[in-house]
Amino acid sequence: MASPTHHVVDIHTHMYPPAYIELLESRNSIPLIRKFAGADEPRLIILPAEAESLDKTTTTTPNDPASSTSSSPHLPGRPVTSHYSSLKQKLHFMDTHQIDISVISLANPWLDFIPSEDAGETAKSINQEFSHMCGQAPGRLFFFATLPLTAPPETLLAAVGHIRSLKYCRGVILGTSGLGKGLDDPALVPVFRALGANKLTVFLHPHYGLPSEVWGPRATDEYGHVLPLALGFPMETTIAVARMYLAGVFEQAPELRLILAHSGGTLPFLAGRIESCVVHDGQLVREGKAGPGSGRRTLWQVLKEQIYLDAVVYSEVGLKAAVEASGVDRLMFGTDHPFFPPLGSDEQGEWESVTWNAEAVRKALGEGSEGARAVMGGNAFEILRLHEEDAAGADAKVI
Ligand code: 5CU
Repeated sequence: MASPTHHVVDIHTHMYPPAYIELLESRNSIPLIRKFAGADEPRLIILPAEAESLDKTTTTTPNDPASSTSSSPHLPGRPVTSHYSSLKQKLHFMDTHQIDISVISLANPWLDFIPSEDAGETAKSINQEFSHMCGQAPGRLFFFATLPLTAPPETLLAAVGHIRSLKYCRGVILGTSGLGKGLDDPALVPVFRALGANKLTVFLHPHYGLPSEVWGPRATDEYGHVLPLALGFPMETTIAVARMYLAGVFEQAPELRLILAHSGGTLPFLAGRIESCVVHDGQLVREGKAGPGSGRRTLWQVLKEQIYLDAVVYSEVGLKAAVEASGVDRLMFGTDHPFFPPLGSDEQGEWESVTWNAEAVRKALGEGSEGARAVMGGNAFEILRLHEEDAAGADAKVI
């Protein structure tokens, strides 16, 4: 067997298990899955920025494709192929790209839309489904669980208790909305503390982007998904973490560990500017939150102490910035499968979206170098304890 430092580990790889697909198929508002006349596959419509194009597409019932008509040349969303829900397909994708281990997670928008009274049970069954999938390919699959954020606080904390008992679980995937007020909400601190105490790493992932007005009147018809995905997602992550930092969440939950999607959004590039704004802010200095004697950890320190970044940034330049910001020992390869499939070519073959990310690692750190091996898998292996069967194990903390 290859030594752990030679494993390739994908820590950013999603699935919508069959039960979640059924849930989306039963819905009439975003997020949903809907069939359209003339389209081979049903379509997944999840992003707030897709609401307008869905409205422009006249449809009748989701299950009556024959009576659906499209008044828009572009169907909203993306086709739901087997890549979204099939475990066999995930393993094929891994084999095609020489990925030894995947840490799978539910994709956005997770359980953000589930009514409060159902959220606890839904989370439990989805997490069990993930656990079961991992058990089908032991040693090759681990997962980040999902939290019932719309549930009452006691249900949410109980979910952390459930998650930590699941053998292949290594953390949770989390969006930026928190309990509805963002991740700087003081009500979330106990949850962050519980996750930290149980070594459950948070994989922070965007979904909501920025308000659609910022993309301008031409975006819906002319620019596809480019602006919300390329810019909205990274800005959302950047803003969420900046708010956590300013609120002191990292001090209040010192055991909390976050992996930031898409190499931290724009944080590696903007951390210096955020620092400068903090140091020059009269209010923060007056209130003793910044300036001499405040004992403040800089954002750069937090990046190197409590934050990891994925390597889903698609360029050598971005990857170098991420390495500089977090350290080569804190960066982890990812693919974002099943999103960004090759268009018009064989989805069973190599995906360019994957090779770009692997190539960025090679170019930035050197082919076969120690750093490249660490980013491609060695770091994830250690940080997420992929050598341990049961991560929480005997030292699980009572919440
Ligand atoms: O293409 C997309 O919409 C997405 C998405 O929704 N979530 C994600 O992680 N990547 C791409």
